[in-house]
Amino acid sequence: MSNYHIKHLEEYFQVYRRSVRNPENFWEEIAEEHFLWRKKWNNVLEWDFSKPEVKWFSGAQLNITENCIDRHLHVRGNKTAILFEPNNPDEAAEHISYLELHKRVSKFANVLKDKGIKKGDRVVIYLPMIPELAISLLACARIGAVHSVVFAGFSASALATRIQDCEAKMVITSDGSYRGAKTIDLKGIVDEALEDCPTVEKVLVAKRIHSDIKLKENRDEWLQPLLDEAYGDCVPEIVDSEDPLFILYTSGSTGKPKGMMHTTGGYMVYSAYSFKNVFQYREEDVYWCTADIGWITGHSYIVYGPLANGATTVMFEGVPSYPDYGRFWEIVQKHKVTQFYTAPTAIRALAKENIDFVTKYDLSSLKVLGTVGEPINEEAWHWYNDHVGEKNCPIVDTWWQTETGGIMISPIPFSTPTKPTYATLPLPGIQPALMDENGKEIKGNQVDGRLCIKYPWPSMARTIWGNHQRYKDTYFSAFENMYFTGDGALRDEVGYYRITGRVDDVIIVSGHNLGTAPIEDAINEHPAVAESAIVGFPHDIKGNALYGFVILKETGESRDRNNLRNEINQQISDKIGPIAKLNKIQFVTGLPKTRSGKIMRRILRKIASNDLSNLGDTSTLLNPEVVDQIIKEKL
Ligand code: 6R9
Repeated sequence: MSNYHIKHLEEYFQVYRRSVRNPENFWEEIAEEHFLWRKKWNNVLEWDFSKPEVKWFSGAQLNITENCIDRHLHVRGNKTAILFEPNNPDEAAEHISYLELHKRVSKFANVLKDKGIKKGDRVVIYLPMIPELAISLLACARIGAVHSVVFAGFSASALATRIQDCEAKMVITSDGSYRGAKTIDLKGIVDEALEDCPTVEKVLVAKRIHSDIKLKENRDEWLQPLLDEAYGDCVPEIVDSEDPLFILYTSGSTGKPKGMMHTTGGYMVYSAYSFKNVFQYREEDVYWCTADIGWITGHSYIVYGPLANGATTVMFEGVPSYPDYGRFWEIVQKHKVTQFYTAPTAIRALAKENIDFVTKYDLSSLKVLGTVGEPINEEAWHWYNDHVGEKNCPIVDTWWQTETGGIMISPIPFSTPTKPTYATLPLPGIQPALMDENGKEIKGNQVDGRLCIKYPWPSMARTIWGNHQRYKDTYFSAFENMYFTGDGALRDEVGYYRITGRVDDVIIVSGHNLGTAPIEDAINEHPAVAESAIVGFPHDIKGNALYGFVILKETGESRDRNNLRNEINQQISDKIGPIAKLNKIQFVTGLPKTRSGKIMRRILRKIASNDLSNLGDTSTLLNPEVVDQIIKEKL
């Protein structure tokens, strides 16, 4: 019998030891006992980090939607699979049972087929958090098409880059979206993006806000009439374990986003196993993750992980502040939510508001609280623990990445004693290592270093779409025979991990990973700008905010500074999205550079955070004098 469900600390240690001693054996038992395969694998694992190449369950065949839907129909057909809570609290929530989900996914899959989508084709999904979003992912998976969800807060140009990169044949969108009191014209953004996307043949449009939009002839069609006509059953396409399931883009340190490619069998096994254990999910629970499906958290822990376990998963369309700051807690009370998973940035924002917004609701249904996306500070952790969990719910601080596909380091609630700001211990099968700058592993406890993973796990990304060399350079070149996460971490006296933050050029703002390079590119396109550098600085609510150092061209010198600031932020909004706007913009005459011409962000970061005590060695700079000047003129 496999240890699919860990129930106490001793069991965790025992399972962990076994998972490390013989990983193949460990994952094989879990895969065999808890999932539906059409054909068994030839090998559990084949791997070589020097290439890098990783294959899990190769030779096996399956369809992930059979695992997420069909196999539940006999046992829990009438159970709610997706519980949709609309933006407007006066609009009724929608309970979609497993039987209904089966029908809606089948219909959608038949529409995709009818519109010419075949196994392996890429479909970009640009939808708000409405049921069609989850259903469209599953419909793609039903027919073996590769979905690539683009967060519906991204700009036309960001959307276009992603569509072009994966050469999508179809885009699925909606007329618009609700976000609190606002509506957003999604279709307009898609139209603009598609001006430069020749591979897209069809656009399917879901109706959500009933706005007056134009459909382009021979390209755009309303989705609903097609669904109404479609047949309610669709034979699943059987795919290989290593066939791609989805591509999800994440920011990198150079301009172009990285299309992380995830495959089917291993991703399914790991997202399901980690969901079950990290949330201690039980049959009668109502689980809610507040992320957007546009991020990896939504893929693994709103859609695939929960549904593979036959869970009830809540999908919330709105924002935590609408109609007021009590909305999250009102929903917890209304649907008797048992597991609640959110981001530190949301916790900090809510903790700033009047506590009555929390206390007026009955939160006694809650059993487990989770956080993800960035380090959680001690204050926010305690607020979450005291006021939401009422000191009664373990907090799982889950560390992982788009690239890892599933949660890697996290307490197992009711087993692992929690410790504020610590993600604690690796899940079974995960082998972390801390490395020093010379590439040596730092053993023992009470040490810190760069966080790497030594051994493959089933849900790791297999490549960057269309650029395997970049995959190798980014993740497998810094340290020999290791996956490098880009994060720094420390290991305390009992072996608990605490993630200290990125060691590369990615800044996390309100839980969103923003690469410095694409933002700088957007700023530099402004006609008055010569050069720029951005860094993060601590911010009460967002975790980090962005500080831009901008050098103007001579022609820009005479311009009004505040107008320029507005124009630069507008430019960023258009190119990337409003989340990447700068909080502060300082105009400077030079940027500190190394002799090889690389901007020393380390120094700018210290200046932006007002940490001037130890700027480190500036003598190696090409232009040390600019540092004093930047400090003198700091905002
Ligand atoms: C799932 C997700 C990945 C980066 C990661 C790290 C940061 C995520 C964290 C955390 C501290 C946690 N991060 N969880 N840092 N504690 N519990 O967020 O994926 O968007 O790819 O971001 O987020 O820096 O490397 P993704």
